[in-house]
Amino acid sequence: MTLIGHIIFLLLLQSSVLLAWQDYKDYQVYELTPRDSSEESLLRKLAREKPQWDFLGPIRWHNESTVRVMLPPEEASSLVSLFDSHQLRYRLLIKDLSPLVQAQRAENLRSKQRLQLPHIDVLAAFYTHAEINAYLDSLPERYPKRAQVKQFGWSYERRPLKVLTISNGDGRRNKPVILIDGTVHAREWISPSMALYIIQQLLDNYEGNQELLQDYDWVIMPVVNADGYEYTHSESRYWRKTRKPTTDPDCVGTDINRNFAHEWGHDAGSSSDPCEDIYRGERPFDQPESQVLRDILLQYSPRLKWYLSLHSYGNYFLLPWGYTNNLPENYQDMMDVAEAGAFAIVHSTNGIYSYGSTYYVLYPTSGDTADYALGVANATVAMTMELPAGGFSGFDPWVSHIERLVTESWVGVRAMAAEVIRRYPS
Ligand code: 0X9
Ligand code: ZN
Repeated sequence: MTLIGHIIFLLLLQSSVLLAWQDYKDYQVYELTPRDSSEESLLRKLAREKPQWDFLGPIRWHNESTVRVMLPPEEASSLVSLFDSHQLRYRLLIKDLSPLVQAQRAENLRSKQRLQLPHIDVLAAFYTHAEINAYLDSLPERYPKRAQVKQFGWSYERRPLKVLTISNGDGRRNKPVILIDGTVHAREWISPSMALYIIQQLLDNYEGNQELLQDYDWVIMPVVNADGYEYTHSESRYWRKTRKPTTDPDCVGTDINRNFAHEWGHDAGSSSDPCEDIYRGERPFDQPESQVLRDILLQYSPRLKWYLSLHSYGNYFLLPWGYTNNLPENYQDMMDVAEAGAFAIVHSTNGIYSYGSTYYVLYPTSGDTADYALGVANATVAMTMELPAGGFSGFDPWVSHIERLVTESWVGVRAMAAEVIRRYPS
């Protein structure tokens, strides 16, 4: 290519990058506070009827619970008139999301200017799927006896989906397993950071955490929803689902956490509408990313003592079941593990976690990964951890807050791992 050709190419590339990035100009964020259970039901009904309104968390009425909702500019007046007519309590938190989204994007890109792959500093930035893979791939060389990377398959857009196994290198085979995944939901950026922090604790801080690897192996998949996660970096910061087209040409993506085959398809906890954020897919496991996570769960099933899925946000340890208000047989054992995590966190930072069955503590979910891990893959303890909120939507902590969030969460994960190991010795 000529010099001019190069320049034109670079300009085109840059403008396409700029054009592709959704800047959330004039998007608004409201905070809603239901006053009683009828307002709670009304809000849930609105959430179902208005897929263009992005409810950023669970709608609950207990303890002055609030929920944020994000809207494109053309929806704002309809929200206000609907809420006024029903006399719902609401307030405008953010009038224009774009400067905030841009500031965060700039902060993250700036933080990565000195990035020297495959080395990454978890506390210094949020990393892309490709950067995380480069880092994972470098670990077996640095820790030949203790780290192994395996690719289990591909995402819909053909990104390699990788899993790291960590052991203490003593050569003992078939130890019980703690299996952790992250980034089932694309926009929950603290989740991959937490998975990476756990990896660094177990590998780089082996001295401090030896007892967690004495009789157990750890299997960690930092990014399940690779395409969705990439999309939140390159195009649309608040994307949740996968990127596979659906039966509706206008709506892309399925919620991996509604796509698993244990009690899949209940309307109370998932949606058949491809435009909704909790769309369950046409069939269980019709998403390649769900198939990969299923295969990992089944491969480790005979040794699976603790399955932990890292999400955000809300400070919850969520236990099965999501699909029914019945409790699983070993519910109390799982509660004891969750309690160990909650106590450890309260003691260390005063952070407060709620814990219990998803159905009661949060809302019904059907086809989620934790229900499958318990119901089909026979995990002894299956849990979803909703890490703390950050930033202005809850999903978007500032880079400067990563350290506080992951170090606090590690206190909980470490305490729960120790409890699992103590209760279920090999
Ligand atoms: O709704 C979800 O998929 C999870 N919450 S999130 O805000 N991260 O989207 C909760 C799923 C919890 N399910 C089980 N623990 N069974
Ligand atoms: Zn989530």
